[in-house]
Amino acid sequence: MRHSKIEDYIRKSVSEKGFFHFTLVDPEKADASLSNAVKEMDQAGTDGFLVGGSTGFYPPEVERVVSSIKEVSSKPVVLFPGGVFGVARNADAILFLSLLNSLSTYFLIGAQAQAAGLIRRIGLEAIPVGYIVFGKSSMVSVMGMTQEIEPANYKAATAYALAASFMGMHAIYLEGGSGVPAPIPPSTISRVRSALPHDVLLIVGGGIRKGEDAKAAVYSGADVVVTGTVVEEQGAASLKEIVEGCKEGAKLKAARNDEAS
Ligand code: 1GP
Repeated sequence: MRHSKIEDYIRKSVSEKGFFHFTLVDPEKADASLSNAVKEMDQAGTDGFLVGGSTGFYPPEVERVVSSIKEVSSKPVVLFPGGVFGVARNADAILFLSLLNSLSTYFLIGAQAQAAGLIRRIGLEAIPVGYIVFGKSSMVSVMGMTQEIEPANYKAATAYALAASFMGMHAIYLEGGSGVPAPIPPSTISRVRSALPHDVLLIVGGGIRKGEDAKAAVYSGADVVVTGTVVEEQGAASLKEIVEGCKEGAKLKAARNDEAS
């Protein structure tokens, strides 16, 4: 697998400390308090920022949010686009997502074809990610016209994830949907993880609000944990608990792996 700078940076963090934590910033919800919130999130120990969402913004706003983050944090800022409108020049990389369980070819490959030339022209690092969206009521599942996969349906999730890894995706993103009441069950995460080749990164997000949720996700095999809503609901300081949970999950996972070997 050929990686580039930001992907290598994420992989290094995963191999050194057992996880990478991204904070999601939705440009639609970002306001004047963003700088202070980013400083707090940075101090709370998040490893990087994802910028994006499913609706409601245009590229200059994305660029403005990326700039505001970069003014106060030196951590990577990666785009998480809901469509071609999510591309911006000043980010460090973009999650180049294909929504694997979309019923629309637009979200599988259409938007990607529209954006590819632009991404090459502006020199943005594209990280190829197979995106699997669970449930049917989150904004992303509605906007992305997904075929519903129940969060407990590890068989369907594994089939998509494995297929995407055979197609060369560097990462699989298990998405519960931003703001959903409960995160993806640990049993689904661990089944998908155990089916995937070791070098495919597993990203997990959606509905993670407590340290215990983050701990369970990492222990079950998530390499990268994404949270967004928890900060909107409980403030930036809540991230400390999430990051601590990731650390505990990584410690337990390492101990389990040592025992097994
Ligand atoms: C959404 O997975 C992310 O794409 C984050 O979800 O907002 O529920 O943390 P939350």
